[in-house]
Amino acid sequence: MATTTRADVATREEYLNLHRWMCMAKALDDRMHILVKQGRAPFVGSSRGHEGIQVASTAALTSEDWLVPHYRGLANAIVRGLTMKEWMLAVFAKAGDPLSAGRNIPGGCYSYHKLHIAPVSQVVASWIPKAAGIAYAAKLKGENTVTLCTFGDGATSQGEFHEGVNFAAVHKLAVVFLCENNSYAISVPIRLQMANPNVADRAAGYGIRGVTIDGTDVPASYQAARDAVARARGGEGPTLIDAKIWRINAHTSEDNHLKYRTKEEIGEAASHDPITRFEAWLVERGWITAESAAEVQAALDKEASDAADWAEQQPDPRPEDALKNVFA
Ligand SMILES: Cc1ncc(C[n+]2csc(CCOP(=O)(O)OP(=O)(O)O)c2C)c(N)n1
Repeated sequence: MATTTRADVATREEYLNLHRWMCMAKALDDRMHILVKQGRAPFVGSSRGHEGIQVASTAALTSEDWLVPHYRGLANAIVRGLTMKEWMLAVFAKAGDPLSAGRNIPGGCYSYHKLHIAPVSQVVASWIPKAAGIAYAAKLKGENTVTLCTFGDGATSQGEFHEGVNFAAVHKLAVVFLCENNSYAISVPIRLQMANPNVADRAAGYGIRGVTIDGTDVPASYQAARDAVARARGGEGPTLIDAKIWRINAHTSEDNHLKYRTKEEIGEAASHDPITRFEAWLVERGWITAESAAEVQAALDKEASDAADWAEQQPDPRPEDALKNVFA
């Protein structure tokens, strides 16, 4: 497994940006859990535990590149430029919600063309062939853009995974396929999904490059993502990255993971928090202190809370707009 503690992969400023984006995602995630408990928001599909690989992979893209994320990709969207207020407009299903104009569950189904975020779907793996299609279109148009497609381990058990990766491999498309491998598909553990838990091993079957990384190691993840993006842009075709991570929360706020995970396992997952690990790495380099990290998080927690209070007061969608942008 590729791991690194190298600091020269990026600058101090870039690493501090990655840290801030992770803390932003955590602030929104934590606030959403509070809002759900208060009965003010409907639902959270938590990205806790996924933030490191999400920010590292998305930061490897340019603004012209395309992101095709799964429904757990809050930190991906933040790196593309999604603001806290915009996210909260979606949470409260307000008219000004730029993600789905108040039509969908928060983070579940949306798109944001301005930020080059292609439609996110709840239909597991359905977006993988679409990512190959976006990359194929870019190739036909002579654009030098890269498409980053993210999904969970469960998605790799679907036929669309095979179809999308195989098509991209045959046409040597500029795609990075990134499995955020949290070893669960809701309650189904990875041992009941696949006899070989190393998703990247399947790359050989498609004739593409496969890489296994520790997705809780931010510098290693950033390096792996930048390598894969550079290869894709350089015409070397797709890479399949298997990023091993831990799902810290339940599958969603509708799920009780104590029914299929022990308390010990949940505690173990929490001990693999990529934010804690990255902060220790930054502290070691003297780039932050434990106190300054806590201040960053506290300020973002307040910003998330203020964004929620603001969004809740914004206008609801108008009934006469219900069919707007519905084509059939
Ligand atoms: C085609 C399809 N089958 C089943 C579901 C129900 N479902 C929603 S999320 C999920 C688990 C997906 O797990 P994984 O791909 O590992 O991603 P994770 O949620 O763990 O990040 C399932 C089975 C669905 N949404 N779509």
